[in-house]
Amino acid sequence: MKGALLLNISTIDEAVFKDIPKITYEGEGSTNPLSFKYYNAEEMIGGKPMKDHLRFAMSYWHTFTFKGMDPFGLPTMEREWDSLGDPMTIAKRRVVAAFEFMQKLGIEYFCFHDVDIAPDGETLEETERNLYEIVNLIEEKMKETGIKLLWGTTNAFSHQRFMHGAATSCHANVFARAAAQVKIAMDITKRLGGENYVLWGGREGYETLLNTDTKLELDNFARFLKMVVDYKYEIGFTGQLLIEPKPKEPTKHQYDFDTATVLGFLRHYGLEKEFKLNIEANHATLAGHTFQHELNMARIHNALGSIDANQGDLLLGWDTDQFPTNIYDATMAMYEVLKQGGIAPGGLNFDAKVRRASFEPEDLFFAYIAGMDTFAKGLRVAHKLLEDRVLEDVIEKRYESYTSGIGQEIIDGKVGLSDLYQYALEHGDSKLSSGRQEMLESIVNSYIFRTK
Ligand code: XUL
Ligand code: CO
Repeated sequence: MKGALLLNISTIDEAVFKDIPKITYEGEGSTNPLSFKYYNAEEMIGGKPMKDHLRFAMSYWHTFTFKGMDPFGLPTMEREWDSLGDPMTIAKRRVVAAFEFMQKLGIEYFCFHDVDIAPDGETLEETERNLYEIVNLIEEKMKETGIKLLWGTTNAFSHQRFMHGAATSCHANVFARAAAQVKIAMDITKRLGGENYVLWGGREGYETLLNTDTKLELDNFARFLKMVVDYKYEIGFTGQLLIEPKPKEPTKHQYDFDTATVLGFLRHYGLEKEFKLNIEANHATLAGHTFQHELNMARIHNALGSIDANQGDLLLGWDTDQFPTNIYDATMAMYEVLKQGGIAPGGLNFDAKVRRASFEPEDLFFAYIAGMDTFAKGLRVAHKLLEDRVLEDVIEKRYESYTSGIGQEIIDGKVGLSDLYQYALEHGDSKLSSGRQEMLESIVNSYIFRTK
């Protein structure tokens, strides 16, 4: 069957998803699985088209290079390009497939690691040559379609050389190799007009403290990030630098554990003005937080840069990278985005993969439609919640005691422990008010149910 597919392709540019039409908005009532029920790109929500609120991006790795293997099983994915033999031909055919895919779904951005788009060479020079050959093709396709690069990154975790880490490796030559990869990936990201550059430290952490100098590793990690910042200014890259927190997997303990840890790290090393965060839903839950918690922590510290939209399975302790279909989570995520006044220059990258048994090419379309519709509906509900000040009024009232009297004095820094001791002696306990959690949950539910 794979041979037949190969023979069917007359030129590398021929359509890949021939049987799939352009996906359009058909509204809530539609039963067509190849249509959007909630995502209507140009529809205005709060004075802005939906697509500009959501800034959806396709992840190159999960969509075009993931073959469906797991620790117990072989590849399952039926992907025409994988039958083409020569790695550079496969890479080129993937570019054609990726741009056709994004166009059919109306996705305006994509994200990639260097290794996703071109095969590794025997040497760094060969790898770089391969990359630029594919980058030329990607650049052409970007011009032709108007599709843009949300972010680029390097993969400094898969290759054996990164077994001890990249910037936190015990081997200085591995540090250097990772730096070289970041340099190339930043050059490419700049050349393609990327709006952000992401650093995810998959192996920046440790397995055991018996052999680890955590102080040196953390200092080196900061030295590495400082070099990234310097290089950004050296080449005039105007995009946003992003760090993507994740607590574990593949490393047992990763230094970029969660938002709070990364913010503390950045401040300790004086890097806080240069980096924002790329928050991923499944990484949040692995850290023992909700997705909204991580978004909220990043937002209130003015550090919410971009989002990797996916979801995990709370019954599993690893990163399952599923397509996000949980409307409650998507609603509260979009609530945080709207509270921040938008996610640009970041976006919503579907760092998500189809399940191993969803192996047919059309499953990729069903998966993206599910994710896009969930976030579109989430946006609609969050906008309504904010418009009606459902949570705002409750929160304002809840903290009312800080707007006058002793509360105002605490806020203004006018009182100390002795003043408050005196105050407590005179006033004793006051009447408390209910948190109304269940009432609020019920109201949010009713907004989800009734928002069109
Ligand atoms: C891994 C992960 C990465 C980053 C980019 O869990 O999320 O794909 O998004 O390296
Ligand atoms: Co991610």
